[in-house]
Amino acid sequence: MPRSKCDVMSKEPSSNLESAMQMLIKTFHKYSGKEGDKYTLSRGELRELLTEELGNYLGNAQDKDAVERVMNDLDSNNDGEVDFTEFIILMGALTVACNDFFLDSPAPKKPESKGDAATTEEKKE
Ligand SMILES: [Ca+2]
Ligand SMILES: [Ca+2]
Repeated sequence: MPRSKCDVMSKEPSSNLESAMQMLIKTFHKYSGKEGDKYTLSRGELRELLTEELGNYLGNAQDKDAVERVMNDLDSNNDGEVDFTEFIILMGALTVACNDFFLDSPAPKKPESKGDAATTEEKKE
């Protein structure tokens, strides 16, 4: 593995956040190294990662179309593989989604509409 400027991998993590970063990197490479290019995820590797590691968040990862959609969304340079940068965008998006949920749950909903209020009803007086 090539050395990078960031030595987060060579030291014991001193915080949960550093551990989380290491886990992201390790998890990616655990799957990306299975076939083809070992630094990128093929469709099969992506499906495995989604199924094994993100089953709770992406319950429909077994669904081939769902994997295909995620793949198409993530593969911003259209090379048919998901590299680490593309993967981290997924993790960022999922984390934001979780954070939104976290923000939404205890407090009343903010008056923020995405134009489609079909599923969420706002109480008006
Ligand atoms: Ca691979
Ligand atoms: Ca790509």
